[in-house]
Amino acid sequence: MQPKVQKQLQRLLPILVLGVLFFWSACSKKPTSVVELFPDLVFDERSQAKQFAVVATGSEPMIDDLEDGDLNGIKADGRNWSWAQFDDMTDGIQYLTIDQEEGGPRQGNVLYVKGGGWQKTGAGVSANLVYKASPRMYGYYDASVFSGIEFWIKAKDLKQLTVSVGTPETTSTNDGGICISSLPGHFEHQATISDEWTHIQIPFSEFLLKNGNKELAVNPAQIKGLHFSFETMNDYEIWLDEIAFYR
Ligand SMILES: [Ca+2]
Ligand SMILES: [Ca+2]
Repeated sequence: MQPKVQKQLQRLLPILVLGVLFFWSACSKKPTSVVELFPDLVFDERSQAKQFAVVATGSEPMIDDLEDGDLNGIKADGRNWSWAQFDDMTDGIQYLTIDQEEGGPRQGNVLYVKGGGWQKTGAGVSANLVYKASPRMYGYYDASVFSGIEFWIKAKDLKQLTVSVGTPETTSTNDGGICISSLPGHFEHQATISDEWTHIQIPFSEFLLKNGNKELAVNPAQIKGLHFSFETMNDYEIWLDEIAFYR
């Protein structure tokens, strides 16, 4: 090799190494925000400015035990909401009501959901924790005093449940969030369920928003709602009780 070319190569080498290192770190870096995970998301500035936090003191971890016999969640520690339903907009049907349990690990009132006939992603129920606490649902709940969410569940003809947590960034402006582009989905956790009552406990660190091989855990300071998705095209029945935060 000519000495001149060799010298030039020697000069270029560190730049090349730095470039490769930079590229590698950019690719392997763990995302720390929803925008890093989904750079194409578009947020509405006006909705963003109207968001405000309802901060949990931790005085009442029980989100709902259904014991008062209605479909309004327990109004405590800043929360104010009612059970809501969502579906994939196909021709299925789902309804929810209160059922009574006797014997077994549960006693008294539980939430009962019956549905079927969906054709795309199925349906589910939501607890949008501060939905009625702010005009146009702009509030979100700061639950960082807690470690995660727990509940009891029993199901007929459903083996898996997706529990997800929505934040302002993963919620459309129509539902009080800030997102005006196509939604990235919520922070999800898959749980195995059965026809026996099961107690499920999910730490916030296990609610994940994914894009390809990258993922991000939910920020518990920004909870708009909890969603229980029954992703089946078959008929199903669900019994749900004592949905609560835990420390
Ligand atoms: Ca109950
Ligand atoms: Ca109630």
